[in-house]
Amino acid sequence: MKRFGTFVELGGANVMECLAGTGLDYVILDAEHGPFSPESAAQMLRAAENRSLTVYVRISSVTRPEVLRMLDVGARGLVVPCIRSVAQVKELVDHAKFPPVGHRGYCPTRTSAWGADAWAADAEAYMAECNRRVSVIPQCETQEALEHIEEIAALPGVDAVFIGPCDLSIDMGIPLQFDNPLLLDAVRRIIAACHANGTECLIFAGSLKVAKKWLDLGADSIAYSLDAAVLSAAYRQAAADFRAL
Ligand code: 3PY
Ligand code: MG
Repeated sequence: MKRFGTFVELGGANVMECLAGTGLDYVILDAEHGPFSPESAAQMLRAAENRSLTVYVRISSVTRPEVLRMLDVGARGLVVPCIRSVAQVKELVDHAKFPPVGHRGYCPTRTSAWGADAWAADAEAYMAECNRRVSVIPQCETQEALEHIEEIAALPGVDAVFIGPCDLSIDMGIPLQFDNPLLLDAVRRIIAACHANGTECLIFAGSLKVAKKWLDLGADSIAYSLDAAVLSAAYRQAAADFRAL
């Protein structure tokens, strides 16, 4: 089934509780553009887990501390923006996955109930389970990443690729032109690279009209809009409807 998610920019445990049970398959807590630390992310993760909502975190760069801290507070995946090279993705996988895939640093944090979960008792089982539950999701939103997308999508440890059509179109010199044939070709190429490797392809859409376009091209999942945009659009509409009563 095609998965449906959204970005969380507003943050807070209450927002996670509101979004859980709405039919969303996942949310992406945005620590690239949003003001979130591992400490605030941990509180939101608790609220989300309590209501079985899957949370990925978009980190701001590929550094060992950023990767480890967001995974250790319990992120079920990392979306990683502005990738420009295959080497960067290899480094990301190396930080995020335990052997035999990478070299993630070991510490039984809240992911395993501070080591209390049964699967955490055995080191091999712990590492295998952490590798299974964490999705590594590099973004394709630069021309450099596009040029190497076949290699990136095939890397061991890459679980999915996320297309950022806004930044990709800007980088291609056709800003936010979602109907431009050059962008459509790029999106087709990324989706094909993912599917050649059995890798899920996620993409952002600011509207359901654009979402339909990406689904028709074969995208597996839509990250639809942002919590803040959906909230303010709903109030704008309600206020307009109220004035018309
Ligand atoms: C983009 O479209 O550039 C994104 O990163 C979506 O959030
Ligand atoms: Mg982007």
